[in-house]
Amino acid sequence: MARTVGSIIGGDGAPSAPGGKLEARNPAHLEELVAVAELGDAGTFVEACRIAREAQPGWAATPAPVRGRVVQQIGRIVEENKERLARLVTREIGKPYRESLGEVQEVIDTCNFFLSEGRRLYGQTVPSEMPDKQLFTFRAPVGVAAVITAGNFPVAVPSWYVIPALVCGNTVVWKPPEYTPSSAEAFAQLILHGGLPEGVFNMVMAEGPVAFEGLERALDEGLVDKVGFTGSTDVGRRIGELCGRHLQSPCLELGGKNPLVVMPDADLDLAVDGCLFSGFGTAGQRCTSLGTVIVHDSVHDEFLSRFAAAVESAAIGEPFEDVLYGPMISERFGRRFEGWLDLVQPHHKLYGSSATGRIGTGNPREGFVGDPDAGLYYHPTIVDGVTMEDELYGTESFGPIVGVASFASFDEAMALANGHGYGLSSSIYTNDPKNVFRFRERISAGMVSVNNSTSGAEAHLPFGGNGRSGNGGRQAGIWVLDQFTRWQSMNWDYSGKLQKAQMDVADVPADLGFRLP
Ligand code: UN1
Repeated sequence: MARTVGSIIGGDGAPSAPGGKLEARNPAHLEELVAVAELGDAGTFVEACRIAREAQPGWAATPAPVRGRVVQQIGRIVEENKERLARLVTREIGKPYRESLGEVQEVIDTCNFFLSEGRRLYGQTVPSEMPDKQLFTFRAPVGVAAVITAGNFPVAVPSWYVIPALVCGNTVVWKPPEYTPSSAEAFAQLILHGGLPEGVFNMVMAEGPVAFEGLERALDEGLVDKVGFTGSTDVGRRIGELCGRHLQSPCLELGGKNPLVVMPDADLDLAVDGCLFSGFGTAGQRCTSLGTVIVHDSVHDEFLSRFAAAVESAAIGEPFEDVLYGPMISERFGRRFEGWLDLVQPHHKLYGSSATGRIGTGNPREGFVGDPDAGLYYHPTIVDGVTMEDELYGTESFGPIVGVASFASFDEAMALANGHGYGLSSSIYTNDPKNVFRFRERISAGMVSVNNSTSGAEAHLPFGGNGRSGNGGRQAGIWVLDQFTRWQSMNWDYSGKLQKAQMDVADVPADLGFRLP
């Protein structure tokens, strides 16, 4: 049964749908309506920020270990509902069920990490340059955090923002993607049942441009102190500009064109496994998905024939079955992907079955699992002969397409790995430690895998990118605390007199004229 879901502000459902309604369909079975979203408008967003602003001082005054306890309860409730939530994610965006279970596990892992952070949130005691004086640092919450996330990870990625933001004493307004309303609503309900006071966590169901307008107004009215955004580089740039006007630095997690270098000494079968998962897992719809395989000339042909054979025989189809990937997230994702397929040029060579585009009875795929005509399925595409001049080389192509480029020298490999200007994830396959460390030093990406896929980061290592992939902010683990707290320093002089820094400091009577015989 399709549910009707809408914004949740101050713990209550927002009454109407001023932004209209939107149907979310199961991309594996388009005839199945999963949910109807009642959308808010810019005013709904501003109202949510106002409620979050009101709730913030009370939440900040709640002892951090108690906030951590709430996060623990959220983690428990999510764990109790793991299969239900994962099923919803699979029905709504077509992510293979095993991956959806992994995605929900990522939420649980995030809660498990941050529940104890409520008992840490350490500051430092720092020695003073003067007697009878102590220096300290404290982490202070930032205030109201507005979080805007994408649909490829409808619950894990928002948890990377929401959970640390909450434990640090911030209140949150979350705008999920409007095309994943039922996963979003379910996730919001699980969060709210963890024991949060009213108004501490709010969700606004709205379309992107509408939310942008709401964010602009909320920033103008001083209702937002921190923005977290995961999505495209173009939108990230606009959010960065907007926040810059208010002297704010958002946490931006943007696109990627993630390179994977195969050195001549690599274990080729291992590299094929890595490329298969990072190129085609989640139908290539991760920001960490493989963009271009960069293969040494001496192993290029052998690698490519093994890679093509693996892609050829991979199971694609019904996401509740054991498949490499299922449908695209929604029609919008399918249409955009078709546009990127146009970047394949006559000088490129297609590998594998060489069928491209939408899978269906008229354009079949051998061994397809289920009914291809029922959903939004696309052929996997391997494009050989990619060069730095190609538009495909520098364009994030969110979908099941992998480029292949070749190189003769390590310098060439590095130029190819960095030249697109993104810098999110990267990988090298080699058994030579010299290659590993040279690659690590010279790659511009924020994340480096060695003999492992570009995707699939663990939930407690810093996650984020550079260049076109972000503004250097990092999520996850202790590193994200710097996004959701501000350092406050305190000095306390108990000498009973005014001691001036730099001026009233005891001198050291050294004899600088001393020379060794
Ligand atoms: C994303 O696609 O926005 O490392 C995040 C990974 C996942 C997260 C991807 N844990 O691939």
